[in-house]
Amino acid sequence: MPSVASSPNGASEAAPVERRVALITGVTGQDGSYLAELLLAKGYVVHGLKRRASSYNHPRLEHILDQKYPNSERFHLHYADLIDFGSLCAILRDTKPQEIYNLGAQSHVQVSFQLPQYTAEASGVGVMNMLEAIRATGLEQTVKFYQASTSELYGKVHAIPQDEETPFHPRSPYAVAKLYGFWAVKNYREAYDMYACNGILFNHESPRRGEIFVTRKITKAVAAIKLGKQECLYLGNLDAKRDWGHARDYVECMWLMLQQDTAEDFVIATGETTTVRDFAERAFARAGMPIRWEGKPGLTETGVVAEGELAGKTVVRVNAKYFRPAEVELLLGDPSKARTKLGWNPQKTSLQQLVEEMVDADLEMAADPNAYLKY
Ligand code: NAP
Ligand code: G4F
Repeated sequence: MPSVASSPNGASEAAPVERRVALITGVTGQDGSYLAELLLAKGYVVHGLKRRASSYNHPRLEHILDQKYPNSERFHLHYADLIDFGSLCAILRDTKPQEIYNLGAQSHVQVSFQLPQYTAEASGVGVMNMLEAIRATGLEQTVKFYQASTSELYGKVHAIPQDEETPFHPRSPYAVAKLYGFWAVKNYREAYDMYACNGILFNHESPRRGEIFVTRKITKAVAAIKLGKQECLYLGNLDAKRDWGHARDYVECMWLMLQQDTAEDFVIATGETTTVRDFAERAFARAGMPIRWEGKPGLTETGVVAEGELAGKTVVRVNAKYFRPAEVELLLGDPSKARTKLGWNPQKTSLQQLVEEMVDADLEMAADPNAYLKY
């Protein structure tokens, strides 16, 4: 109910509703767009950080920026960058958020081997910049801070499944940078009594997933092959295992983590794991092109359409360039703490539902590029 105040002439009138204010870094990314939708639906004023680019760089937010979107007037984008401390101070000073979701990062593991220093700056030191900007603007006792930590921290895993107590063993410049961010958050919680927490999120996907992460690369290729726009999909390690959930479900957890009395770190995962190979099989089958594998596992293995119009066509090949200098072979999270303490349901979207949603969306987008705006 809106509160009611007296106007100077004595008549009662509705006072403006005190809305909570949130700031999202990485709002232009997959998770940022879902989180912005969630917070707007909950009544927040949402400020998002966008980077300067030479071309249009926020297609995932197109629908929210449309004035016809129900809460469009409560959504604001600001230019800033995690490696520009002054820009972070300015945005905090101007927006005074009560909740900050730090999702911004160079988030691609393989790319981090080519851009190690930049990845360290954006995904590691960027976290420290944000924490220091909070202190510099005097918000450290009022703001709640969420850090997008990652299951990549477990790397060469020391236990199966992985939970909040499992030791870390990062395997890429990305994971090393995220390790710095993880400990920065813990350190600022202990040193300054800040409400700052890490969400250790396992892989989460959606039709909005970046196109060079393996799931989206697969579903996009499946659609293009189905429509005769692509011949073959080239992949790397088919036997890597991941615990894949839906990004829409995972942003709910981010919010829940900031609604607690005390800040704690949580593993967010489905509790199930499967291979890249299995994901590809499910995706091709969904599009009516079931595949069988031929040849020995390794560089010469192929995926061939087993039945239907394209029967006999080779649609998957292995290319060494997609192998990583150090691989994370298996990730499987134990979401018990999130289930118990946050009341979160790790099984809301099954892997099969996720695959189907992604393939169906990519089939629609391959046929009509304007369909992108729906996803
Ligand atoms: P994403 O789609 O790659 O989005 C990354 C976001 O970070 C984009 O908005 C990007 O902006 C922004 N960004 C990159 N460098 C930046 C910088 N220097 N300053 C400010 N912003 C910057 O990633 P996502 O999948 O949504 O993931 C969100 C966060 O969760 C990331 O921190 C990621 O590392 C982490 N995470 C993801 C997963 C997962 O499976 N998706 C799992 C665990 C953790 P541009 O659009 O301008 O590039
Ligand atoms: O989809 P991916 O690139 O995701 P990866 O490396 O697991 O990282 C993602 O999840 C992390 C959470 O665990 C996040 F922190 C991170 O930001 C990112 O969102 O690769 C998944 C697996 C890997 O084992 C990779 O070697 O798929 C394997 N793979 C096989 N062929 C491939 C390919 N990966 C990509 N990107 N492209 C391939 O052709």
